[in-house]
Amino acid sequence: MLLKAIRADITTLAVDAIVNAANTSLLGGGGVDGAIHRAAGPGLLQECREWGGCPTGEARMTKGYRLPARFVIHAVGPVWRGGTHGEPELLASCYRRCMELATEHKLRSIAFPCISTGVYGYPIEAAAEIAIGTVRAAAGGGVQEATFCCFSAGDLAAYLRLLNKIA
Ligand code: AR6
Repeated sequence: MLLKAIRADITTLAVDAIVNAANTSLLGGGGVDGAIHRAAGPGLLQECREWGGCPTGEARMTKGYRLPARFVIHAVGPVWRGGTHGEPELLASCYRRCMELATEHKLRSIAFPCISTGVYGYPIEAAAEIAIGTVRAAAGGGVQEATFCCFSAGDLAAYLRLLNKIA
């Protein structure tokens, strides 16, 4: 499996699935969630409503509607509360569930935003380490390419540092 980090708007990526950093309502919000709903159009919200929410650490898949991506996997990351409230386990669970869903649906490419590191306040370095480690551990399930889609230059630098260290 190829792991890469890029700086981009995730709504522009033509991969099998993009991951959304959602909240437990799955009814949209700000940040990447807002951008994905705006770009996908109203069909996405309608399908999200049918799920009736999603617990933290879990993920739900919908179609991509007007996005270039075929599917959206909505993952709910933890709110950072100092790191001793199960945040690392919950964040890892998000990435693992996304990879499991992608594998179940025979998807070959997936792109992740930096889940929990915006409004939810998770420190980027710690989050990136979990993201890379968890996705790498899911290799062999059929996903050929996983992209870490960073929005800022600083986030991308953190990912590149870690990817180069492990490689
Ligand atoms: N493409 C890629 N990354 C983006 C984009 C984009 N178009 N827009 C923002 N980011 P956040 P969270 C980055 O706050 O911390 C929402 O209201 C952003 O710079 O979107 O998991 C939800 O509804 C940051 O690096 O998600 C929840 O209530 C990363 O995406 C809550 O925010 C995640 O930041 C979730 O908070």
